[in-house]
Amino acid sequence: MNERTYSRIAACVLLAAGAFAASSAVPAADIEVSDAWARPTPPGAEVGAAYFKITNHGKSDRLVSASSPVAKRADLHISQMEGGVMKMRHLDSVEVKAGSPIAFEPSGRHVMLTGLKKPLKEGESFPLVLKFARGGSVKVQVSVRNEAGGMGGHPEMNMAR
Ligand SMILES: [Cu+2]
Repeated sequence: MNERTYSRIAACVLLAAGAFAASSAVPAADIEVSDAWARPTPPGAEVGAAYFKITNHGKSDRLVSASSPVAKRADLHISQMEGGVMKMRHLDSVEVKAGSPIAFEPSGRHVMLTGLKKPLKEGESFPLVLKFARGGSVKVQVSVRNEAGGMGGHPEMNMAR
């Protein structure tokens, strides 16, 4: 086998691996979403919030929308202190610069899940799809766990309208 044949085979293997990755909807090559989690919600709760980290290994991108089968809506929000009160604002998109990871975390940016179809139960997980302007859709599993963080409590519940 000469070198050229070898590199052609290697390319085929890479292509096959890429096709497999795409079909199983693992994160797109450039965008890495890690540590996705959400707090459990009490029975009957309509809203929840999902958190994660985004690392961009490619060119600058924007997170433009989110969706999940567990909720009617999944919106990009940010919680901020305004006059001593935690308030939430809607974000049209979130810039994800190359090489500077950003965090979605309690008391900060989050994906707001509205119209929950059932409570988020500790120990379970659910899919969340994040759509990027360049990178396309990235599907992650969000694990539900009770974790302290930020201001504590559920500041995301106090929606400023
Ligand atoms: Cu919110």
